Amino acid sequence: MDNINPPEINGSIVNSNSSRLSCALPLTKAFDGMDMLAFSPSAFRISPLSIILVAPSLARSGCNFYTCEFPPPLSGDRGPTPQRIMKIESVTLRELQMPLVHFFETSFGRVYGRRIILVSIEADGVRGWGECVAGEDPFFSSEWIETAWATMKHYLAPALLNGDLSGGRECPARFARIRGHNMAKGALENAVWDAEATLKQQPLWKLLGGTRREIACGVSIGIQDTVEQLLGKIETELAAGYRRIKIKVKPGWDLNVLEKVRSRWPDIVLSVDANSAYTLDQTEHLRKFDAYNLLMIEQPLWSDEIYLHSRLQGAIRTAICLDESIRHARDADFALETGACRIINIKVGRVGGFTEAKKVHDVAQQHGVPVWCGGMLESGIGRTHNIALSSLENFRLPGDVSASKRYWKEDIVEPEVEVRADGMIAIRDTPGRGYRVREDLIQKLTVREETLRVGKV
Ligand code: OSB
Ligand code: MG
Repeated sequence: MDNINPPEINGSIVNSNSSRLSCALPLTKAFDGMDMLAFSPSAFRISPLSIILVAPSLARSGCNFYTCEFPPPLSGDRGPTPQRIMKIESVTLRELQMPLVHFFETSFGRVYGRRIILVSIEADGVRGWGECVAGEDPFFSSEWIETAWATMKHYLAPALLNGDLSGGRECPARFARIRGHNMAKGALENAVWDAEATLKQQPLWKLLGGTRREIACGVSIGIQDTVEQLLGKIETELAAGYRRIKIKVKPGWDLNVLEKVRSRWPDIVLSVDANSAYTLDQTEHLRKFDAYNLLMIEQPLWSDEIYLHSRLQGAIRTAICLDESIRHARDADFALETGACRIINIKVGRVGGFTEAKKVHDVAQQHGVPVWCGGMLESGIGRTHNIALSSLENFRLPGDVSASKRYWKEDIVEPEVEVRADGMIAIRDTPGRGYRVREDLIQKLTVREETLRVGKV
């Protein structure tokens, strides 16, 4: 390691070895080419009491950084910001009924409308919103709206209403005793992140650690009554600019459909989602998908299986993407270690909230595997949360994050989510989720509502 003089700062050097270089790297990259002395030390603060300084020129050639501890701030000094504590005064659960513009059919059935649970929390004078992505039935996952409502009411909301909370990050620890129920947990945790971003006057995407200023969008097209109808839909979505078409498949609606789609559009970015419609016995059949140059085949086998996907991945060329099978970061790690997939779909509800979603993202990134953001036919609340999550660096493939108008006559956020003609969504810079909530419309669509408060649960 080169020897350089530590920069002049009002603090003491507690560590100047290279063993923590990896931890300094993101900063090096972010400030590469800039003179670090031009920045105030607070620009490099990584925790309230310590900073890492990196000399870019030296970091490029080898490694040189300093961890410094600050003396307590003098009065009048801005000093390190104390950790903000939130107090959650109430949690409100609402069920909304929203008809879909067009039915959506997967291998497990068709839905014409959604029953959506929204969660709002009151904390220090701000309101945070979350959406529970559980379905109307226990078909995609064992969790469904009635289990989610009951679990939030009896277990999760009471865990949040009890004492101070530092922010969204702390929710998984609060919920740790409750096994499963990820979608219910995610709805509440994300409402906390949403409130936290507003309290900190920071865009939610920034608070989550995002860097992207625009995100690439794809569409998920359900099973239709006829192949002609499907082709018509693909044509519409391509004309709208979407960058990836995903079609739902199941036995009887797969190779025959792919043949027609590919002969009409030989070059579009195309993928399929089976939602667990096949078994390992059908490997020979699944191998035939290789002929269609697919970006991926999503969740071909059982929703609770990872290992058998690794057997299938070894037998086919098309990249497998796991959706249902990935419930948390350990699943992602196991899947990537065993070669069960080459792409991961992250649904924030499926993994239990932003904190775990970030962990799955990081695990995939460490394995050099791209992720993309899945959708669950969300209203504007869940949709805008998906946009914020998609701003993280390793969301390298177009997500199922598409425009409000593909699903709803009227969405409950303002402005509605719009996709540009180039198939991108621009990330907004406003604090919080960046889209206003239309509380009047929410009230109109609400069919049941319950508020839980401290001491009254
Ligand atoms: O597997 O991605 C899935 C919807 C319901 C249940 C499962 C899935 C889906 C979607 C919807 O594909 C994608 C979207 O929200 O546009
Ligand atoms: Mg899927």
